[in-house]
Amino acid sequence: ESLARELRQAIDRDQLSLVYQPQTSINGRKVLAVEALVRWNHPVRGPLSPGAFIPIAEETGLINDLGMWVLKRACEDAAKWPHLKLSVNVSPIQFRHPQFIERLSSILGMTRLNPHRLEVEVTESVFSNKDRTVLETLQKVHEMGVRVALDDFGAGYSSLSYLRQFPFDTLKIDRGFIAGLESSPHATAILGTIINLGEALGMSVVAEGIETEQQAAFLRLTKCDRLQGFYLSRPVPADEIRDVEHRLA
Ligand code: G
Ligand code: G
Ligand code: MN
Ligand code: NA
Repeated sequence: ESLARELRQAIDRDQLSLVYQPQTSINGRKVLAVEALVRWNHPVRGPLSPGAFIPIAEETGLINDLGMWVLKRACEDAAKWPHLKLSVNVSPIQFRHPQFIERLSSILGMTRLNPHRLEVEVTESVFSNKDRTVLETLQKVHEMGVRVALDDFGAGYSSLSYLRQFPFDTLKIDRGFIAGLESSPHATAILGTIINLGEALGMSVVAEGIETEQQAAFLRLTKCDRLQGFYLSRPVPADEIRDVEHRLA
């Protein structure tokens, strides 16, 4: 049986689940937001990470239904944390679906989530082809009051021109720059410069992949707005967010 067929069933049979990774204030003590991350509890293979099935979902178009399942579940869960923002990863393919806006509005209506609490994370690949519909739909999402984050910034063939092509609310700096902090003076200079750039453009800046106290300490000296990474918290099930908040406070 193909993984694609199994994935179709997984969406229908509730074999998918979400974990949430907290994003904290710069001092690491206050949780400000959570990023939803999908998991597949495969009946035979065990838990699968998104890297193992998101590409297949994108190739087969299943990403549309999977993505809507993720959005709906995450917006429902967000009612448990009225003080936190919610980040959800959205594939560029989803923005090409003619009903995306309609379905997103319907989920926000049903779950009564304030659109301002929701942030969609997109990678630079939203710019990869000349398809204007992706950016037009992203613009409509923005006009609904939903915030838009540029994820993994600096990981690919980044172009600063992307920052001119869309008014992103948030810049998520790829964890590669954080990982390079200890070993590379260049990584340190680039990281500091990206943070200043985001700040100058009025964006919230999130540093991802914080794994050590040293990395957190460096970022405390910058104008970065939020920290995310295993040092603060691993992704956890919805009902453990409260515990993480207490541990960090
Ligand atoms: O959780 P993990 O590190 O395994 O995630 C790997 C990748 O999968 C990350 O790039 C993340 O953005 C992506 N991902 C996680 N959840 C979702 C989701 O719900 N939708 C999409 N499109 N990508 C996701
Ligand atoms: O591409 P995206 O930023 O959406 O990927 C998020 C993924 O990064 C999550 O699946 C999460 O498991 C992973 N992640 C989160 N924090 C860390 C970290 O501190 N180190 C590493 N190596 N991965 C992390
Ligand atoms: Mn992300
Ligand atoms: Na990222």
